Amino acid sequence: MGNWACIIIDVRKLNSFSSQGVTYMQSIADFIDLDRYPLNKLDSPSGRTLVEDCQQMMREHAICALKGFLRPASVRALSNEVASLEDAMRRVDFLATPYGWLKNSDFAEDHPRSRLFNRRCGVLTADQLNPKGLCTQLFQFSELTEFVRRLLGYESLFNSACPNISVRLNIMQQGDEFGWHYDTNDGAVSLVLQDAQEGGAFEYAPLIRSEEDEKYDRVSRIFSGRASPVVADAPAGTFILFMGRRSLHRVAPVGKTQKSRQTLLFSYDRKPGMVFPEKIRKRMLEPSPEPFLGQ
Ligand SMILES: O=C(O)CCC(=O)C(=O)O
Ligand SMILES: [Fe+2]
Repeated sequence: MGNWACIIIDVRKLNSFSSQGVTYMQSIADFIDLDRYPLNKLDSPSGRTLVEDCQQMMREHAICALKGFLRPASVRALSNEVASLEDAMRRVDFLATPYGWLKNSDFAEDHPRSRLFNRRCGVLTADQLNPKGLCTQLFQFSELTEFVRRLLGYESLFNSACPNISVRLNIMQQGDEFGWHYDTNDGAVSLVLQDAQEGGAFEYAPLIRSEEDEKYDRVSRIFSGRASPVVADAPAGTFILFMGRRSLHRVAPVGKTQKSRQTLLFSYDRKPGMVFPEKIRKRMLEPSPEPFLGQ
């Protein structure tokens, strides 16, 4: 009953409508604060300034975090949609190498390439979402894809066509964590829908590695706590674009909390039709406790 009451209040504020338990919004303005972040007019002076400021954040800090990107009412409606699907989520719980794209045997025990970290969280994937629901609607706004394309400075950018991992939700409860790792591509987009009451911070070491130099010494210092990562200031409603292929990162363990930490993750590619490799999809669709040791 409580959730229903919330949804109805949201619906009125949002100029949207609800049918069979699904909230429909009408335009990008219902989701995103276009006064602060004019995605609908990127060629205007304020649009150009926004893109330039974001590009500078990416260059200097490997992250572009835009607080208040999602309007408060849309954060609540998105988060309610996720809560209504939580029963269907898959639980992932395995140990994983930070270096998933490499073969990691034959390294000394204390070498970063031998380290394994917990990946323990709930996951919902595109195939489990309502195709007309809010999470999917938000992914499909061409203005958002165009904004991300401009920030990355790519000639072209397309929404991933992966039936599973194009849209993904990480849902983390007390005791969950998403250990240290690199992403296999740069330019991951995440939207923070709900914070945990304790823990669950997004932590990262900006641009620590390059294709030429893995900087294992610095990575070891982060792993052992001798060096501190940067902690993202990203409350619910924040848009994050992150250079995760070069920047070591994790979601720190979630502490005592009544509510889950929820993030909505969107995937893009320079070419149309991108589908994630079978191995990666299987990891999420058929969770197993087998450690992930890399290629
Ligand atoms: O949930 C998040 O904030 C990000 C998790 C992450 O790093 C990933 O899914 O690769
Ligand atoms: Fe990541």
